[in-house]
Amino acid sequence: MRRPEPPFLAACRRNPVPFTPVWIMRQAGRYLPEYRKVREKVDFLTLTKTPELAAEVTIQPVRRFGLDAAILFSDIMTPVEGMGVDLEFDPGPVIGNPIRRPEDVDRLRVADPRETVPFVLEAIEILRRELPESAPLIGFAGAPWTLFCYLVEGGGSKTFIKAKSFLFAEPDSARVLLNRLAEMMAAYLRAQAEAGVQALMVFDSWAGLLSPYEFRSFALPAVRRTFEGLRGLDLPLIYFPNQGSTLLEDAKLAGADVLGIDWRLPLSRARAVVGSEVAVQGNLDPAALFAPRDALGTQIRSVLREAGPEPGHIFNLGHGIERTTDPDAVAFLVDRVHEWTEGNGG
Ligand code: 1CP
Repeated sequence: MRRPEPPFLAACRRNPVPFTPVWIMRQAGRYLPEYRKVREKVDFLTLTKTPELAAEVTIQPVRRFGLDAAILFSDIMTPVEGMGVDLEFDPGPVIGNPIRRPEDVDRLRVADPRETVPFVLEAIEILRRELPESAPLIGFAGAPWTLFCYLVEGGGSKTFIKAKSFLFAEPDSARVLLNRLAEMMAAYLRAQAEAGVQALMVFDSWAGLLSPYEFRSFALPAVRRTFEGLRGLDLPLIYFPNQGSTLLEDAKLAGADVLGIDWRLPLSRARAVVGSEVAVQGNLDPAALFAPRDALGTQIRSVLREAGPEPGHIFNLGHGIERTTDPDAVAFLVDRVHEWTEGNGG
């Protein structure tokens, strides 16, 4: 007899599920004492480059909470180092040689991930041996536009003025850079799939900085190119355009099977825009985890009600978990989602 599909993969494909699957963006990290213990010994970059340790911190939240998916412990910037980028973390990415002129774009090469990030592929192989079947492994990459933001700006920012003004001042060079990142990320995601991940997610954390016009003319063609480069792989593709409420009609055209929805837009409204051919993932406000249990419960029920009875909902936060979150609130969340949706079938 064929084993039933794990609920996370079934929901990505909009198949019926025994309960709503749940995982959490940034589920491995500083809010977990067991993660902090590993980080006392190694810095972040070393952690991402040591397969046994990266695998260990990936498994930690799955072990503690019984989550329905694992996400590889790495960073969206990991694969750009091999393209010729000087990268450090403090605690976010810091770029030693930001891209400021069209000539700088030529420096970046599309590399073979097997040569530049073998440690990522090795971590995936370890994880596939060690993870329970109930927790499929998600591989991921940054969307071309979000990587562009860090590479041009030189690090994190609230407004990414340098990155955005590069779009307006040098649209042709911007497109060359976006296309190069799109190709590199397609190769990177494909290599992760070949190493054994069971779903792929593309994080477009800074999509919401763009108007629908700029999104359509710069970010969307690039992310489509990444997804087109994954054709023929039989695994679900997830796209998360953060702060993308005004971009969803376009985001749907990216070519993913699942759209991640941030906490600003109720899921019923997201579903009304994106239709029933894609699944949705989200979207509890990460701040709800700081509320007393009864108020948190109300917020969880509200997300479930908004998602509705149709298949194709993966429960998640509407953005990454905050680092001061109480792990017991996460345990409560996971248990209530399972308990309250058991037997719903949808
Ligand atoms: O331990 C530490 O001090 C480092 C903090 C940290 C961690 C735990 C960084 C630096 N990255 C990560 C891991 C990480 N990053 C994961 C792990 C897997 C998991 O979810 O458990 C993932 C998926 C990411 C992806 C990532 N990195 C994104 C996209 C997701 C999102 O939250 O929008 C982004 C924007 C980054 C950049 C980044 N890396 C690290 C930080 C602090 C940041 C944000 C920097 C900023 O813009 O201010």
